[in-house]
Parts: sequence; structure tokens; C-alpha cells
Amino acid sequence: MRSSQLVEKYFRTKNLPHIWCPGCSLGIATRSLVVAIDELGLDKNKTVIVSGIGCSSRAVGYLDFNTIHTTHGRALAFATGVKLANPELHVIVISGDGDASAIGGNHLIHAARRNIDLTLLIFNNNIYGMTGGQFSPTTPHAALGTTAPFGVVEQPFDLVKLAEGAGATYVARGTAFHVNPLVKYYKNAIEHKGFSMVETICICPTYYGRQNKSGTAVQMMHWLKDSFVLNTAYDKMPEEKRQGKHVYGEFVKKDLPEYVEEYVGIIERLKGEEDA
Ligand SMILES: Cc1ncc(C[n+]2csc(CCOP(=O)(O)OP(=O)(O)O)c2C)c(N)n1
Ligand code: SF4
Repeated sequence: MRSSQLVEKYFRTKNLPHIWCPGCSLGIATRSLVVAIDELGLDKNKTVIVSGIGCSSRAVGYLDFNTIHTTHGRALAFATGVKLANPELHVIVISGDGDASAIGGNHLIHAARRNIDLTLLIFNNNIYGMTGGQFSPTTPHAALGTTAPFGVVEQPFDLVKLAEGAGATYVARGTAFHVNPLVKYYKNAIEHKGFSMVETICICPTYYGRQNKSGTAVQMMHWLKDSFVLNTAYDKMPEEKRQGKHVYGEFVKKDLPEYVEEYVGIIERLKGEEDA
């Protein structure tokens, strides 16, 4: 489908133009989600998109689905309620790196542990964009932020490893440059039964880029292109070529009992015992 048709079908045009900064990649991630939904043929009325608070989370204001713009860090809690109330719905959560892994970190690990059938898309720009460039749990060590004017002294989370370690049954990482694989990961995540997490490496030219002298938005996109390597290719690279490279790809795909099915199953069993 052409972009103009996608906009007509899936966006609340009355809320456009968007307020993201020029060069911000959040629009690319949002468009990739819409393409994934369109290619999967999801029913808009059976699709709920939930977000927290942040630049990333503003996507739900533009998307013409059943949407909830919740509180900072709590999107997964709201999404859990929606899914339990109506298991037939596709429930997709959009969250920033701060939203998902700082204030919302506990919700992330427990949603993953439960293997509840939600799709979490973390738009990771390595910074708190909306509030002016404070460092987040994914800001690289020694990078600058408004709350780290001499460099971050902490080590960052690897969100893929975090989600995998917590029990997520589908885990992938894409980038805002590598759009075709990104759409594929979004589709696979939505189709997966259980907790799925896709991290999308985004760029924030306004706060991360300016503070860290990363260059223009175009130069930051070139950085994504040049430094991210598909995991299967990375595995074959000699050690010396791996320096400075990051990986994207699918990392976890497995089947485990899903939380809502188990929960509903217990209710049905107890009802049967009562009736007997
Ligand atoms: C309970 C609460 N604490 C703090 C805030 C302020 N706040 C709003 S967005 C945000 C961080 C956003 O960063 P991130 O989640 O990484 O999203 P981005 O804006 O970078 O997309 C913070 C701290 C808030 N709205 N609510
Ligand atoms: S502050 Fe950063 S993340 Fe937020 S809209 Fe601007 S470029 Fe995008």
C-alpha cells in the first residue's frame, strides 16, 4: 500500500502534522508498525495500541486504532488488563527506553516472566527525549546527557538480554535504518503467542545527537547503517572486524505456556467442577 493510503487508513489525520523533531526516527518506527499491521491484515477494531509517556509514546495519538496513552512506565500494566479482559484482542505496547526499562522496568521483567501474549515495541533512542536529554538505562557508558554532563558512569542495559533473561519468548532487535527486517520482526512479534519484545534502535538528533556531537540526523542514520550487523553475519565475522559493531536480528523464538490461556483455563475448569 502506498504511504498516502497507509496514512488515510491508519492515522488520525486530524492530529497531523506530528510534533516530532526534523530528523527524528520515531516516524520510521511508527510507519513500520503500520506496514506490519497492514501486511498481517489485522482488524483495526481488534487491535489495541497502548503507550506510556515520552516522545515515542506520542505515536498512539497519531494512530487510528483503539489506543490508550497511559502514565509513564505503566503501559504494560494497562495492556495486561486489556488482554485479560478480552483475550481476542491484539495488544501492542509502544514504549521509550526510559519508559520501558527505568520507571517501567519492573513491569517489563514481570510481563516477560509471565509470558503474557503482548507485543512490546521499545523505541530506544538511548536518552529521555521528551524531558530534555537526561540519560536513561540504555545510554552508553561515558556518553553525555543533561544529567551526565561529564559522561554516564553507569553501564547500559542490553534490552535483548534483559528480556530474554526475564523469560520473553520472542525477542528481536531492529534499527530505524534497516526497515525491511524491522517490519518482519514486528510481524513475527505480533503473530507470536506469548510475550514478545522488539527493540528498535532509533536516533534522537535533538538531544542525544547534539550533546554527543553525533552529527546531523543523516549522519546518525549512516551510523546505524554502518555499525549494526545482522546477528548471523556477525557470528561469522573475525574478531578484529567486530570492533565497534552492534548486532540486530531475531534472538529468541520459543513456545511456552501463555499466561492468559492458562488463567482462562483454570476459570473454565473451576466452572466445570461447580456445574458437576
Ligand atoms: C511518573 C512520571 N515521572 C516522570 C515523568 C516525566 N517524564 C515524561 S517522559 C519521560 C522520559 C521519556 O523518555 P523515554 O521513555 O526514553 O522516551 P522518549 O521521550 O525518549 O521517547 C519522563 C521522565 C512523568 N511524566 N511521569
Ligand atoms: S526530542 Fe529526540 S526523540 Fe523526541 S521528537 Fe525530538 S528527536 Fe525525536
